[in-house]
Amino acid sequence: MRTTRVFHAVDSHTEGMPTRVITGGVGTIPGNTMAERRLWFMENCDHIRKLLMNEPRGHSAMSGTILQPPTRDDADYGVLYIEVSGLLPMCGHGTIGTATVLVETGMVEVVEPVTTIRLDTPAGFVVAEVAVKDGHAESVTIKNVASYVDRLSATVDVPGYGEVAYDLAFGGNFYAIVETESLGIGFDRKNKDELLKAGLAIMDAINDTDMPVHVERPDIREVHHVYLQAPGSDAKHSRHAMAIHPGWFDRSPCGTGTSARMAQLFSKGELELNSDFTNESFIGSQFIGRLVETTTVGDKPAVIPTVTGRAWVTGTAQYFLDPSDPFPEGFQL
Ligand code: PYC
Repeated sequence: MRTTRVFHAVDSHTEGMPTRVITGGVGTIPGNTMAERRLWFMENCDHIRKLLMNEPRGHSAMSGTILQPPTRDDADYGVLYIEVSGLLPMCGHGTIGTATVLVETGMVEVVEPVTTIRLDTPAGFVVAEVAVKDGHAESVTIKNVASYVDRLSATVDVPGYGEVAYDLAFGGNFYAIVETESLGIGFDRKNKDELLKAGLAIMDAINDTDMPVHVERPDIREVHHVYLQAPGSDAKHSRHAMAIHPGWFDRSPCGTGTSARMAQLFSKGELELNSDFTNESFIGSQFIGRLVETTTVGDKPAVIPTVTGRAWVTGTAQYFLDPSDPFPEGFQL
């Protein structure tokens, strides 16, 4: 056995979606903030993300985090969010998975019934409250970054689909929210290929014609997620399939997508502060969201969401790179 690199990982899943938490092997990434580290990593270390996320070590819907020392005194850990699509500024299921791993491996001091973990993320400061019983992380509630609506009742001309109506909101990433009924595609897993094709065409059309850019953070831009909303969804319980660039569905109910959807519902006057909102994924798993405060982002009215979900540790691993491996960055099929 030969290797030029060793990456230590604790694998987990959050309501069905993997989070591979890299606990060692990367070193401290240069940068004064996690946002700077994200950009530095994208430019200089993307081969590490590809090695850890792509086949054969990962798969086409793989996701994870890299733990770092924090860049601010009030945080316990810094986090980078890696996945097959690139590096996200924030990821809800990834934060829930990471907080669960930190508790269950004893990488933070565990306090029952609630362990508070303060995370320094590229999108901002995120607090995870882990409900712990007998050493087991039962659920995690994250207090996410400020979320806001970028546009409501917009339309975009999508080749092959015509004029598509959508709302667009930010919840740590940008989300286009589209009703599947308006696309004429039945909300059913047997239609997954058709739904994914439509979602990818919609995000491309929006990015080509009116690409979103965060009002305060020019480093956060583009829409890579389309919330394909199921018929019958409302401000109490919403079902969806989350189509993600370059071509997969979130298995979890998507924490940043839940936040964006709640910001949309709030701005339409359909969801109040401190009301439970159930967001259901394409595989039927659920997060419970709540809006706990109002705020502003630049000149936009915004809300602070919390999202609660569960995660489970699935294993530990060391990932190697043999110098003769013909696929040092893995591959996608
Ligand atoms: O949970 O925020 C989330 C997320 C983003 C992409 C996949 N999951």
